[in-house]
Amino acid sequence: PQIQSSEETHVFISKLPQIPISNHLPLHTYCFENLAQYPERPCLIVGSTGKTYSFSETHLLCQKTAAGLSNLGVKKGDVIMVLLQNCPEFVFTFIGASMIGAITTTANPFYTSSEVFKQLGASKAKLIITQSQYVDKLRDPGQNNPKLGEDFTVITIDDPPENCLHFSVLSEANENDIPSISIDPNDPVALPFSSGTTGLPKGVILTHKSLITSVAQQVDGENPNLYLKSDDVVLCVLPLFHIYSLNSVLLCSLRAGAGVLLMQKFEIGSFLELIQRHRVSVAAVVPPLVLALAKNPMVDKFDLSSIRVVLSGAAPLGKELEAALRNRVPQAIFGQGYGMTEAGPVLSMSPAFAKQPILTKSGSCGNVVRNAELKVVDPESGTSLPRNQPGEICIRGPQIMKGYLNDAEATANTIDVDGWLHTGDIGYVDDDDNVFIVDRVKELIKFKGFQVPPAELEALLISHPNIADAAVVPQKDEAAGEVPVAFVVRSNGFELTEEAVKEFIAKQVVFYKKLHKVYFIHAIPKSPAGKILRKDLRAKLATTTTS
Ligand code: 4UV
Repeated sequence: PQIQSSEETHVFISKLPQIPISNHLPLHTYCFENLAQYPERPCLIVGSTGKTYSFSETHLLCQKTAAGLSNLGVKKGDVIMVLLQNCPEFVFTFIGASMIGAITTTANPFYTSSEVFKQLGASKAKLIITQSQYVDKLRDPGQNNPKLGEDFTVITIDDPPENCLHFSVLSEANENDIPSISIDPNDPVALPFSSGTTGLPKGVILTHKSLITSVAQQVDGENPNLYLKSDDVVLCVLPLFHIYSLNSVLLCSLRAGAGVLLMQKFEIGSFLELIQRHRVSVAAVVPPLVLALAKNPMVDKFDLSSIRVVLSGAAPLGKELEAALRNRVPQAIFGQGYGMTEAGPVLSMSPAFAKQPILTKSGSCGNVVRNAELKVVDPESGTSLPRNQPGEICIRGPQIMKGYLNDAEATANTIDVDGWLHTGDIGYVDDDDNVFIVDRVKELIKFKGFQVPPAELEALLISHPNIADAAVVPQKDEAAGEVPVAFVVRSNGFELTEEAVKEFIAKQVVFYKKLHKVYFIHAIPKSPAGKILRKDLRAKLATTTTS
């Protein structure tokens, strides 16, 4: 890339003033810093039972869990895995781990056994917190896999199966047993997995400083970008194992003193009923939930007048859908957030959510967050581009990840020597500082906001004896946004049906990574360097009609 003087670099910052950020603190201290102002206010509300934990109860249970983890031998720098749907124990564990300087890696409880073991192996977690129904997956007979009870401990939040412990060993520990440790702002606290711009899922090291900075960029200051109040009830239906919900729902609410309504899964009837019953005021959603809110006929039967903010993120949202939603919940302010796990995660957020709101254009992902810099570069030359010109979005600031776990090469390919994180997203900034995302140059496929890394599916495909080569690309889909489809080259002379290929993959992956279509071709188009020409395959798809 050509060298530029700083005058020539087009850098965008927030319209809102920069703020002081307490990112010298440990994350748990920061989140509960204002606890004394609202000890009795509801902090966690369990949707299915109505059970409520106040802020002081939540804080105490986090401390007990910290002590319990320590009693079990978890030390500063150790990694634990949370394999849970949304529940209070998720929160106690994540914050409790932070209190003893441990690191939480979050995984999807719907993962197959091999998906869990990949993350377990890479993160070297020695303890897993889960539900009894998922324990069978952890008893995998795979040869080189770590063994339950020998190499790692399993704790369940319900009746523990054989060789597992009950969560009460944590939640009933004596909070005075928390060891005194010192936490450096650059110590890791969270280890979500993401495939980033290329390759397999990798551990994303988020430090106390990164997460505090990101939360502060959203909810701190005189005029917070995302104004949350202590009488808000924030909907937590998106999974906490994904950084969007963990950061923008849970951590932001803890910091701001807002209540969090925990829902285990999305089901339209109970979803609407809970919004009505608990008078949900802030709803963090993804485009498929916007679709449900905008189009499902059941919506009319419920009182959704309590909703004042709807935040959509994690995948592109069409303008028609946005308009339909605005008609359905007319009193609510609607806007988007744009995040990426590696970016800490929030890059931009609608200023319409600010305490002093600034309306944004339809389709926009808001302005870059405060105390951060955003630039748009020409993907070929690396030159920074002025307003209204699309290019690769790059972000810089104390909120971005420290790097990928044990992968210096992938880190260096993502964060350049000047500290800019390259997102692999194509977008532009307009005359009003609004960020618009128009395309993605990275491999990543997003099914309802969930990551589907093509490299993972390609590795599985070529492990099949009758497959010589394969490539996986996204195909547009009305309900899911995108679905993964495969181009497959059969090994010479072998019979192989589309069904057989789909089935082969389906049994090895979580539901959203399943192949929706398989196209047999003679060769995968590749560059001279051997890289799959995904663009060509995507173009091929655009001209193929599918049902
Ligand atoms: O790594 P990831 O799975 O991360 C996310 C995070 C989304 C967040 C987080 C906090 C928020 O407050 C919020 O509103 C959203 O999704 O996937 C990162 C990629 O997802 C696409 C884009 O390609 C990212 O690089 N993506 C995320 N948000 C948007 C989006 C969006 N609003 N519009 C279009 N694409």
